[in-house]
Amino acid sequence: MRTQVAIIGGGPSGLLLGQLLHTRGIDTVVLERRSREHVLSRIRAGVLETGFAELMHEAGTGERMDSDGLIHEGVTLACRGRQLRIDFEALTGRHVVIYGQTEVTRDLYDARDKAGLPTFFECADVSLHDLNTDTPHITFLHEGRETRIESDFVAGCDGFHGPSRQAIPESVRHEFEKTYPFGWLGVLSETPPVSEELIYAGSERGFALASMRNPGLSRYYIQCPLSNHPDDWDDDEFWQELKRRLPQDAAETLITGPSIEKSIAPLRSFVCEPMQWGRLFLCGDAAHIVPPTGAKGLNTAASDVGYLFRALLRHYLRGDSTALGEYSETALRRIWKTQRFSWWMTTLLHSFPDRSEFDQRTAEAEFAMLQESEAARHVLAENYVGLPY
Ligand code: FAS
Ligand code: PHB
Repeated sequence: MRTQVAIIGGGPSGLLLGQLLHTRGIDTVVLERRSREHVLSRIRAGVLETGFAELMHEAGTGERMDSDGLIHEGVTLACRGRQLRIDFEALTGRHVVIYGQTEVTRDLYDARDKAGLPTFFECADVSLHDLNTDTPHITFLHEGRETRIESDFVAGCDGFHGPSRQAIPESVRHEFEKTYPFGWLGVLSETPPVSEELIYAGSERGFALASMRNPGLSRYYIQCPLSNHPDDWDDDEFWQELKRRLPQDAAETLITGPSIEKSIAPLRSFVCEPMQWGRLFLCGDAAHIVPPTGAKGLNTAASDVGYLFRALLRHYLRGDSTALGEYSETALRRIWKTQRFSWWMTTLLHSFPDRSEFDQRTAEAEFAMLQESEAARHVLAENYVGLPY
């Protein structure tokens, strides 16, 4: 089999890239390790930057997002009894869209099916070959058969644990990593959200986040020890701890209910440089990971896809491969800014077990700056709604 762009990974990065390329007549094949059902069972991101929404419109997959997504013009931050609202609209003239990653992925799969584009599910032993030649190819097992795909380019959209990043020689790769001494315990419940907008709360007991998917589906998180397992928390224990961490007015009005999903995500900051090697280009979690505090994971995957899509267009439609050669450098300029913001939000709002008193005081002073300085709130707002691509 031959295609123009072989895409490894059927998550949001791979699917969005495939759909964008399809709109311009460039053919792709998507290889996904798991089943479609498994991919669509994942509960992950919830906040879309306007840049992501614009790419979904350009891909022709923005209809349900427009009808079901919620426009949010601000967010509340609370810290040790104080709280403030960051007014995105007043500070930047922009907003974010609340629309779950699961629904984004569903829309992209539906569009791929409708266009009759090839997707291989439950692929095993995916291997990348001849990346430094003009004829790279991928081999994999599908339905027990050894299969080979030849392509002009390979997009590594296979997440943090996929094979693409490892296909860049270790002598070429430079990896940067920061781990955090805690995780996020997330709960999904069919209850009305406690607030119309998101609440990020940094309490003495630890971080909490009140989010949502729609007016009848809430998403909550609490910071928890890395040693925890979801089964360590029954629903009532989770709700009680969430109430202790949210601002009092929210805690008093919180409507609880049975969890329909409960999981723990570790927090990590990670970047791989470079993000390309020969005819291989990495997008999204394959190249970088952020703590979800700034809602940048999925959104930075989108900016990677936007850069790669435009670079491939220039190659195929104008015979100009300059942008392809500069992809990694271009993407990394924005990635490091989202890394900084995600680290900063995490440091501001979480309790660190071994934090010195000095660091605790400076974190509290950071929050005071936000309360007193419109310029400080502007910097937060322009990062949260999304830096320019
Ligand atoms: P993904 O990991 O989503 O997709 C990669 C795909 O490649 C997967 O479907 C995988 O099955 C497939 N794959 C892997 N190996 C393969 C192989 N060998 N062959 C073929 N396919 C292979 N971000 C936020 O902004 N907010 C959040 O709250 C948030 N919560 C998260 C919770 C968890 C548990 C995780 C892991 C991530 C979370 N993220 C969050 C980040 C997340 O949303 C990612 O940024 C987003 O999924 C990135 O999309 P992809 O780059 O497509 O990677
Ligand atoms: C979510 O709704 O899952 C969500 C929202 C904002 C974040 C992280 C997760 O920063």
